[in-house]
Amino acid sequence: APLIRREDYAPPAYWIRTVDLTFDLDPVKTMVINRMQVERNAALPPQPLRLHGEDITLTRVLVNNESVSFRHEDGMLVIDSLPDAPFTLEIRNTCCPEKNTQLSGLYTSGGGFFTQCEAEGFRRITYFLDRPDVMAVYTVTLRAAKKQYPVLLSNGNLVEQGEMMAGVYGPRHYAKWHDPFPKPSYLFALVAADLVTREQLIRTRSGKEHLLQVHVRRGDLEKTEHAMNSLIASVVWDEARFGLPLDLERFMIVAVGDFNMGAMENKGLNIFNTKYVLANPATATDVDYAGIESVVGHEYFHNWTGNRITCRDWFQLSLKEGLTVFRDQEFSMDMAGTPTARAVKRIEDVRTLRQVQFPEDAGSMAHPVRPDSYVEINNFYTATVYEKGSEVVRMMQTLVGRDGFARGITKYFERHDGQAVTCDDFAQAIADANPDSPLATLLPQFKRWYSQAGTPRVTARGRYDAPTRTYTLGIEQTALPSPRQPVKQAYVIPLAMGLVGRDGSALPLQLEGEAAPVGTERVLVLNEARSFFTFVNVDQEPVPSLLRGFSAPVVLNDHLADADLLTLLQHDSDAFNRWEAGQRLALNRLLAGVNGTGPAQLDDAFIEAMRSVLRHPGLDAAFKDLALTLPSEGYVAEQLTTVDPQRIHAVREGMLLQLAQALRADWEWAYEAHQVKGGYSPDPVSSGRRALANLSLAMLCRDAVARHDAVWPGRAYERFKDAGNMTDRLGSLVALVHAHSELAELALQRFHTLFKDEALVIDKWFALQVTAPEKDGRVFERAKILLKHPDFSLKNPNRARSLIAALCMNNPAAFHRADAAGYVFWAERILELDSINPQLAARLARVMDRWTQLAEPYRSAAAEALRRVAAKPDLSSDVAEIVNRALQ
Ligand code: BAL
Ligand code: ZN
Repeated sequence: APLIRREDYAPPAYWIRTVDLTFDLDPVKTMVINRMQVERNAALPPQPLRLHGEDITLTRVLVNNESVSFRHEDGMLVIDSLPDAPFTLEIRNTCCPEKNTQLSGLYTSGGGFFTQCEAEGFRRITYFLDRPDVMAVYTVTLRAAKKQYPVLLSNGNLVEQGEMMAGVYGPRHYAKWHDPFPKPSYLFALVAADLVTREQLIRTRSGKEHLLQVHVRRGDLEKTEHAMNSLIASVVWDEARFGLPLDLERFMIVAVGDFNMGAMENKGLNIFNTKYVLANPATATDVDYAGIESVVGHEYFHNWTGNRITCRDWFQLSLKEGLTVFRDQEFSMDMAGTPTARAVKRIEDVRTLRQVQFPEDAGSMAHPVRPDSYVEINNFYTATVYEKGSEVVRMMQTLVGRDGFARGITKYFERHDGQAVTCDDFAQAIADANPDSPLATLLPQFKRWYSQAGTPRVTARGRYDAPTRTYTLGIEQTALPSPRQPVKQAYVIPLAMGLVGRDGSALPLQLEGEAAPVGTERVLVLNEARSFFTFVNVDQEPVPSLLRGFSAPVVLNDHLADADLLTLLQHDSDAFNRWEAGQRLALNRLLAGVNGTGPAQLDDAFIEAMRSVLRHPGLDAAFKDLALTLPSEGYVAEQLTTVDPQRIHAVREGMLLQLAQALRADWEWAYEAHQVKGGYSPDPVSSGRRALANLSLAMLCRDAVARHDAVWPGRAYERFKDAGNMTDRLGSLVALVHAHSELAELALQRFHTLFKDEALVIDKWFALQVTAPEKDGRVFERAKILLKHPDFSLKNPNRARSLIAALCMNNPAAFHRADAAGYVFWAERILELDSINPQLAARLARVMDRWTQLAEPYRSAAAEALRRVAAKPDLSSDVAEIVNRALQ
């Protein structure tokens, strides 16, 4: 497949104004009639009409109701001689939904029909100008057997429904839907299935009534309350925070068990992976509840940022994704409420960014937030486009202020509602609404965040001069070369900061030249390779607290010594930096262990610091849980030039055991003190307490197993058996399995028996077994056995991820084996999956992005596995792009 370049963008030669689709739904052979109103793009010279189409069978082409000649060229349907005036184009074709294992286009799942069209699935349904800048008004008629498919849904409003003459499989019925909003084809959706519905009428601020619906499989209705509540909260939030009301009479969510992504924002008809809809206290954890709230919000917010204003081309994907991730993160923070709960959410988001996006930015798939080229656009639904894209939007908000940002969003909709636009258009609107802001002054430079790949490094050194009571911060930024981008230019970096006294006080901040201090926290704007800031009237030598709230997606080296970090851990008014100080203390010790430069025993200062966090009377449990969780093996690996995954694992495991032992009495206290009594509620306070209790229990079991003591594993087993909710039950099970307790096997069996009919819980059952800390190769052996389990299937993406991604991505020590068996396992699965679902295969292939960083013998073995995959005849272009980039 060819490389597609951003610089080659050209507007379409034709516009499609309306689409009238009729489906005769049948799993083996669905018939599609597609009548379009088409007109030539008068801005371009006359040229043939070239339509996309993939894996579908063409039966007829009519122009103004007459047959015309056509040809196929480069996989496209080409119609040469067309009228100059607007015309009707009718395409008839068929497709086979039940053979569609790629889950892109129209496919079957659990006996129903579902669609996924983003990015390029619509061409697998009918021939079309399948590109986001072609926006049309859709009318859709669905016809299907009434008994098997009682619910028929598409975008917009239901305008007609009724019975039809009986077919071979019994009575048939139809439904006709009309969506008044012009939309790109990627937002088209249909569903035909046997579903049950939770619905609710709401009245929004304008006084209009709207119907909200959540459709799920029979039996799942009692798992939809949280999704519905999250949807209502999303509607209210978007109107309150950004003045963006619900514009539809009807807003539907449908859950489906086979789905490549998390969910999809089709206009008025969001289709969701069941994982992000279904929850009840018995089957879903606190993390699941939070995930549902955030994904329901995300898809709903796309209705404005993505659907009302969409992307001109797929290189602009972050226009809608970065912005919408930013919006869902803000939504979750606002829902969380208290400042600490907001900080906890921020810490979690930054942890994800660092664990997924930073490695991506440093690896073979490194690309700018607005990529310059791709082979398969599906490969660019990445952490860079989503999470780093969100950080870029967040920096804009930091530079213009919260109110200024809301003004910018208003301007963006004033200018571009109903259009397909670019990232430049977005940044320009935010800047123009805030003409005096540093964003407006530095806009071209700021936009390097869109065009340059890689994570910038920021180095800071402070110098206190006691006689003049001045403190000078010298700050440098550098950006390392990345594939295709050898040289980088300076970024605009908002650096939120404060100065902390040794006594913990927040010092007033007065820059040289200022008449008086301006508060105790401020944002410095770095826009040169090297900047200096001199603070005056500084009474004592401060500890700088830089990059508060993680105000920019950079790696910071502030040269702080342990004593400084201990001060920040104890006193920083910024909860994010408080957490960060603790992580840095832990990371320093992990790295010293890995490099062989540190003592094998943890020092008392560190242990005491951790103890005082755990015992602190004023800190939230959720914060303590995050602060006492050691940096992951993957994050440690990112700090190193050469990685020996086994060594990192050994050092981290050793440190965990020491923490478990040294704080035994404290963990016991924490475990007892944080039990949540009464009914289940997923609120931040209760879920924080459960998280800390679960962490404590895991530490206690780890320590007990090392001492051959049966008491805590026994308690964990009892708690596992009697738990009143899934968070406690899974937490207890994880404590047993991850400590390699003798009781783990029994508990696992019991868990499986209890939840054998709950697909999402069985996913957890697979994942937790293969993410246990590796010990003598047992975990990897178990993964191989689980592959043959009757419940395992590569065809279901959630299940495939629960075993393969969980092992290869989340368990480095089980995956990176000196005997290369992990890589062989990986290559075999990718090759199998490639023929079933190339998008999913390509995603799992990303495991090898960072192989060049590995030490021998891992490195050579990884290269061999990559070459083996690359050599497969008829390898999909999805996987080929990933492995070829890795091997370049
Ligand atoms: N647009 C694909 C799924 C999502 O980001 O919402
Ligand atoms: Zn999205």
